[in-house]
Amino acid sequence: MPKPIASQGGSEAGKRRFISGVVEGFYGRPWTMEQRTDLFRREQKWGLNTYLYAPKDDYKHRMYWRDLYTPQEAEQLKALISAAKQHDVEFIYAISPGLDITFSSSKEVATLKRKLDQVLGFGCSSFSLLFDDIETEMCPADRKTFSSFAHAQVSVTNEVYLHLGEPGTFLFCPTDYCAAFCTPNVSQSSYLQTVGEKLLPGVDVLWTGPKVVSHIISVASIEEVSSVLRRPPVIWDNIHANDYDPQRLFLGPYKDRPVELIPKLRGVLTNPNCEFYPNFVAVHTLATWCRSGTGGAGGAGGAGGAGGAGGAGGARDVDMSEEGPGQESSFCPQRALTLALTDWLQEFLTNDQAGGPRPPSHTLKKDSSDDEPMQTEAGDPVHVPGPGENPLYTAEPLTLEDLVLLAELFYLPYEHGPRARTMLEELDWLKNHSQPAGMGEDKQTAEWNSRADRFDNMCGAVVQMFNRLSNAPNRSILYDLYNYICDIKSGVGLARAYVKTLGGRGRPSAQLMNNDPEPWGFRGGLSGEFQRMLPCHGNRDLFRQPPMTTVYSIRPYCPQDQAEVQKVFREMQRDGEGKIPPSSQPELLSDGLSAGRLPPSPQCGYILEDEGGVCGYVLGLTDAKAAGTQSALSESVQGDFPSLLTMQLRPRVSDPAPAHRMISSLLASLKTSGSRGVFCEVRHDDRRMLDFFAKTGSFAPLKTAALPPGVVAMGTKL
Ligand code: GDL
Repeated sequence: MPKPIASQGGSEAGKRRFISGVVEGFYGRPWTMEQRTDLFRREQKWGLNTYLYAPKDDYKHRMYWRDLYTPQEAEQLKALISAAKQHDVEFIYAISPGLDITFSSSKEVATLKRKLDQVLGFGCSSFSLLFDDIETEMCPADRKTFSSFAHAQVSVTNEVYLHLGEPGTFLFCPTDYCAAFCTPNVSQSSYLQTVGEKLLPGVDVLWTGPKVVSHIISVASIEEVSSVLRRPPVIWDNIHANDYDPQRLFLGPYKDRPVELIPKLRGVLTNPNCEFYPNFVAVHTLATWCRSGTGGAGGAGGAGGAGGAGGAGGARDVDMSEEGPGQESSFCPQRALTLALTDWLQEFLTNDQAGGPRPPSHTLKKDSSDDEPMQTEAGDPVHVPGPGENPLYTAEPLTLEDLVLLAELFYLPYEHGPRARTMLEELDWLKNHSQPAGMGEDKQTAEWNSRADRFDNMCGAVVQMFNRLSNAPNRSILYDLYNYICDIKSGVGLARAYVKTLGGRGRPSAQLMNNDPEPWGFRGGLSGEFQRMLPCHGNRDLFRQPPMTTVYSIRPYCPQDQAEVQKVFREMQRDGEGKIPPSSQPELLSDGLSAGRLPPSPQCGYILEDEGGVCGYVLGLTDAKAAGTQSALSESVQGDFPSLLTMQLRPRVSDPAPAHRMISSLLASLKTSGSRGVFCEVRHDDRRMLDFFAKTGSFAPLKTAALPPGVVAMGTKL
């Protein structure tokens, strides 16, 4: 058995350095040994001192925690541990036995010790036991032995800690690792109280803050948990973690954790994006944050070694509040981001591939004879275009501006970057202020057109950034980013086409309204379909502030709703913007539905309710003709749009989102019942409904001669 570590805990606690660095603690593909070694190099350069090895989906870390490492795996781990030492990074080996360990079994505990002894033999001297993301129910055997789950975990942890000789660093991750998991709350959690009381003082506790992914971590919240735990926690920060959503990546700065936290914490480890290379910003800005502690004892950077030489700069670099004189803020996320991106740009411009791209043609030396082809360093002749031939493609170099834009588009879990916000706000404005379809080429106001141009330019900048990134010499970074930048390019492309269509400059059939779009015209796959069907879809737009507070519910229509539907209908006829008396308004085919003369087809009615009761409805007929309505549509148009719908909303419904969801539900029902298309009629003076249907992006005006005057028909294929 390897020699246990000499005791470093207890009395030496006062001298322990602030733990700062990275936890590889996400689900999915673990990083490679080369990437981890690269991380140690960076950590050392930027003044971070710790790496916690905890890759969730590594077989022997969690699922097969009992299995020992093979000789080959052992060699790799030994090399990794020694690489960490070389870079003055503390390597903490974590194991997650919680999926199936029987805490009360001495055989199980012996198996755990045997595994950790093996790693001790690889030269590792810091350890961690993780009990996050596991079932909280104890098995019958454990229930017999332990009075609670916390007692079971603490007992095994203390035993292993002592067995390993009280390592100087030993971390415990509780099952209730954030405030949101604590019942009834942090200070009254019996689970945390037991951990605080019973866990040996040399063991430190990991904590993710108020939530799993915490928006803000306040000093008060840390004081509260520290008092229950009887020790300051080590933050396991999921601010940049993206393993829960394949469409998200976080390139924003470390943020919303005041530096005043530093003296109150034992350390901070960030669990960042699954993709290794895009974590440059996450780790660099954390390093800047750690160095910008309040100075003196609290400052986290001092013990970290190199203190950022050549990296993010010294503490001076971060002491530049943008809040003006008199404001004492020693960390500015925006400034930290710029520092990180400036360094990252250099890495993008470094060719990381053997035999990578040729240097740009103008940097190649020309041979003395004009007739002889130039040689690259690899010795291949370079193609030189002749007169009248295509000129060589010259890649534009990536700029800092491009990286700033990239980071702003993929910012933080609770916040879009400034540029992303502006684009969303502008698109929202353009959507809400566009004149309805069918008003001719120059239908928009001058302001609308100028803002549409501005939006178009912003979209253009995204495409340009994509092109320059694709040409960057460092292919490893590009490949890690590729899916994300491709996704945003397509998303922006759709928005751009939509604005062109609203402005009457794009063909309405282009991309969005095409009846047979390419797969990139309906993005999101099955998961996207599910999301669109759920009532909460769209509720969490990060750019809308303050968030909508009215709670709406959509439910299927039932015959008892008829009286209330009629009431809304009459009310809207009276209060319609046109203020025309109902008697002189043109009769619509769908009025029969609203007035209760015609029942909607089965499953083809939805009711919208808010706190005040029914506030809207949508009703449909799968086959309008068969239901007995005398359609004014020509036979051929009717063939394409056999279904009919009608919708009304009380004026208090100012948010179009619930109405969109109600329409989507009805369209889905009509489609399920085999319909090919649906139309609706709207009175010319009903601007609200005209606007609404125009902005759905799917309804377009139907050209049909036989409509009564003052009535517009709009349709969509299903
Ligand atoms: C978690 C997991 C972590 C995961 C993260 C983000 C902890 C302690 N555990 O709950 O492995 O990467 O969420 O999805 O954070």
